[in-house]
Amino acid sequence: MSEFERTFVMLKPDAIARGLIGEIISRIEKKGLRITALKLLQVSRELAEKQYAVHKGKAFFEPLIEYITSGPSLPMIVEGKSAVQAVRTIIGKTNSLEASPGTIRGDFGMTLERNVIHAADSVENAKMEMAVYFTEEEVCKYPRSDEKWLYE
Ligand code: FUP
Repeated sequence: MSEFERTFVMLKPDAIARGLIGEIISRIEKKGLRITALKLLQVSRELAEKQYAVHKGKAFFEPLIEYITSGPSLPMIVEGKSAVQAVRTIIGKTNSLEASPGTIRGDFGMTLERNVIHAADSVENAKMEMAVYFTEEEVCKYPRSDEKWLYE
């Protein structure tokens, strides 16, 4: 049986501007994941460049940084068994146009460049991304009351 994991998730400026915070967080909660840290903030260029350091030098890097810093975002830490995979499954493919209906990007996005939400694609990247936005002291420790029903 897989172990509890932490992953990093961030609602991007388009999600906030379009009033989708509640809708998207609701899906994360209903899936069975627990949110243990969350903040609304205007991401600085420095933080955005750290978060997306792996894409530095690519053609889409500069437009991506401009988009991420263009309005408030909602970074969060999400926990659960196999949380990285669970969140990647519910957000859908990177390109919203190709993301399946029922996924967050599939239901709320139209393009690759404005795809509403970010989620770490590995435990290692989640650790790096969490450290960009949160300190360990900011992470709340608590169980969900339904965990005995979510897992065997
Ligand atoms: P994801 O892990 O699904 O967020 O996707 P990537 O790490 O591959 O890409 C990070 C972000 O860069 C995507 F959310 C959208 C953007 N992007 C582009 O704008 N153009 C591209 O060709 C690839 C990615």
